[in-house]
Amino acid sequence: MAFLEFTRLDERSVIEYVKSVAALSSILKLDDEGDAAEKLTVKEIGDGNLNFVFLVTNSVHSVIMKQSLPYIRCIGESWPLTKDRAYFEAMALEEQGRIAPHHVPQVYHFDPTMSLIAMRYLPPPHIILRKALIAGIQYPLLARHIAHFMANTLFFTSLLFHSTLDHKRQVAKFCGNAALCRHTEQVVFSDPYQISQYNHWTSPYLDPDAEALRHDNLLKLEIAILKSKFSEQAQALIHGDLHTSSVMVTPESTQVIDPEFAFYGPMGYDIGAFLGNLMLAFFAQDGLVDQPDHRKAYKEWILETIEDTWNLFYKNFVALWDEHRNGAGEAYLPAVYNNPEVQLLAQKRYMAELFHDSLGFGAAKMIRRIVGVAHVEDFESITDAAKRASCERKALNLAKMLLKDRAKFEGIAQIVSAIRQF
Ligand code: ADP
Ligand code: SR1
Ligand code: MG
Ligand code: MG
Repeated sequence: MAFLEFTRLDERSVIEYVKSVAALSSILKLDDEGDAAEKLTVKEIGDGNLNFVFLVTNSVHSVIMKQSLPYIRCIGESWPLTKDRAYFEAMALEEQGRIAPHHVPQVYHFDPTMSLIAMRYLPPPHIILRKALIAGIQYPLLARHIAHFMANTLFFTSLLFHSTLDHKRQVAKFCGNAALCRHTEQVVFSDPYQISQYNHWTSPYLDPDAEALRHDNLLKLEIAILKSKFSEQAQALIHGDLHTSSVMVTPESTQVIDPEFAFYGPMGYDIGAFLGNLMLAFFAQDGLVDQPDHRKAYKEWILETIEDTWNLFYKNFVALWDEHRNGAGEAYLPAVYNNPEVQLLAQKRYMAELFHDSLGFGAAKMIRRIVGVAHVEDFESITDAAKRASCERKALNLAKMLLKDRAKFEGIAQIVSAIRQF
């Protein structure tokens, strides 16, 4: 089979496909002597919302083959979504892989006709961070690694590093991912605040809470500000879906996968996604065990990770800024920002705005996971509905407060104190 036009792959045709691509045959040593070609096995392991993921293995090596179909996997063909998202995912993986090679799986092959990416398999003990958080496993290097990933990918794709011309050229490369942005605009910034056929929540417990969102004028004013920022601000190349299921971990390794929503958007959307999902994990803990005390130490570790992630991100980002102050970046021209006082003021203002953006976007991401279309396993695996609703309500109330009052917070330690109060 030549695969000259788009074909939906299954476990059988994936093998034919792999054999037809020289780069993949070479990685799996299919042309060598022996039985490498005969011993190929394929398993569909996709557990995400959108795409199909095949693990192809033989005695030599393993390869991940991720295919996008023209609809949303977890909903079905009734919700179309362009399969071109695979193109933007491949471009983002390449770009993020250049900037943060230790934290992104290598792309082996991309086929635009088939909307198919072949990439490095992240073998066990790599697991999806969300599953690790549900299981109560600590990762001492997580904050350091993710802070490094975010600081580097965001700084090196921003106007702090690019000239304005270069920046516009880069922005243009990802402009075509508009359908994925539009999807986010709907499910994060609109649907939770209106009646939508897709919304659901732990009913009847959260019925009043969901209704209250639709009547909360202050909240609706704040979400509008964030929606505009998301749609208008081409600040940096963001991952666009950096929740805890887009991170795979071992004690030594942190890998960021699944950047199909990548585009030039506000940096705070990535930082907020990660921190907001850690907050969801925090509030789920009491529902995941019989005795709340059983996860006391683990909850403390999540809070530490929230605090360390922001603080290390801040430190890394500002260090990159200082290092490249006299480079090509045109946000703060050295000739204009020519004394230490104004440079410090510029950094403080930039980082304060980024902090408040991150809190706002993080809160919006928390809300959509409780009343919107796609929920998170952290809460969904709490089988007792009353218990689940009680955990979700705490997260929802924190998120509403953060969304409305984010400008009042001056540092991440205050956020951790606020989380403890809910
Ligand atoms: P989706 O876009 O549908 O969310 P993901 O890229 O998140 O798809 O992949 C779905 C699942 O496939 C992940 O949760 C993970 O279990 C597995 N997976 C994806 N990429 C890799 C990889 N490079 N190595 C190992 N497993 C992977
Ligand atoms: C139907 S919404 C599916 C969600 O899953 C992806 O990971 C994105 O977050 C998207 O909004
Ligand atoms: Mg995913
Ligand atoms: Mg995805």
